Amino acid sequence: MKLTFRWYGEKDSIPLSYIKQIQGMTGVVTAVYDTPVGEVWDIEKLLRLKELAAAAGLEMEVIESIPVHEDIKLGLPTRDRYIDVYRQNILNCGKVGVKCVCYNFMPVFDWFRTDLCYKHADGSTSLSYSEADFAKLDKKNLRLPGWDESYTPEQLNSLLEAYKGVTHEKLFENLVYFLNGIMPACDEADVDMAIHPDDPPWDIFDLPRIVGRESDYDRLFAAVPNKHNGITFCTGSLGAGRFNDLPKMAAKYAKRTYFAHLRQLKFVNDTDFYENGHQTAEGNVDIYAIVKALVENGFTGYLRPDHGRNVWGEEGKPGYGLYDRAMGAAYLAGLFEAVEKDLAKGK
Ligand code: DNO
Repeated sequence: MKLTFRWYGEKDSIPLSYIKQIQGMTGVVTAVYDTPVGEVWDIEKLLRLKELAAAAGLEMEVIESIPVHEDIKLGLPTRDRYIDVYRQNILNCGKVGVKCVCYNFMPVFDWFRTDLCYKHADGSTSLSYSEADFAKLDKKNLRLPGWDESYTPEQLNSLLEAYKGVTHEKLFENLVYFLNGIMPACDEADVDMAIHPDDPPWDIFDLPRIVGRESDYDRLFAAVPNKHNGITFCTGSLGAGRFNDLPKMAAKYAKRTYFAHLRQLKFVNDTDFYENGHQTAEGNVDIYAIVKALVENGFTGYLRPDHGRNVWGEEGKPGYGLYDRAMGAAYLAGLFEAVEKDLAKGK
């Protein structure tokens, strides 16, 4: 396991030197953020990120994410051009030492929560999801918490319109087409692809979502068996689906898990939850059992603490403050040490 930390590049308010001070941290997970989706990343920009990280004593072996152009997800004739670009990005990443690329195949939206500043009794805050708040959203004029406003309302509506008729089956075919298109570049560059699950793992705004439960992974690996086709095991996303048995899935897919996002969430009723500090006792995700399942079944990938709370008065980017993610990293490193040592002793 290699412990890493998400770093939003030179605009991140958290300095690389602080990240390095978290003991056990080997590298950063980052991306080129200023190139529009569907264009080739300038290799100089990748090199600059790598050099900045290296100057702080950190590696840059994971990219999160290279976004997938909507034309690819929609299966439009223009997709081949965008798949070429994606291939080139993988090759460039390989050239600068990247080993793993995280991406998602969620139509239009990435992760989704209804509140970015849910107040806990102890004064800390975190992201949360409420079905009632979701129902109140104006679906004709969407403004989502935390969603970068990269689309005008008109663009958003026409994109939502374009997805009408894209069924789950069609979206899955488009994913397989995409993966088959990029696998040769992954073979050449020796880069692992790690698909991030849908968050939450169910359809939203009538858009199909296809990566959120055990059967989805089974069919994904059956369709594209190449070993570079792997997953990001995100416990917060998968855990939002009460139908998922996370320790079982972690055991089953440990060897295909190239990247693990470990985080906690706590249900307040059947559907609503808030995110919490990483420890097992603080929520419904059995982080200990997941770590044990990963380690005992051959996980050797990258790991990062995922969404934390804002604590100690920090006003960090929601989910991505320094302090609680650092506490999460220390907790996870401790769990891994204990489980790995038990395994070595044959316990
Ligand atoms: C949320 C993140 C996701 C993730 C993308 C990967 O905090 O885990 O935004 O980066 O889904 O493409």
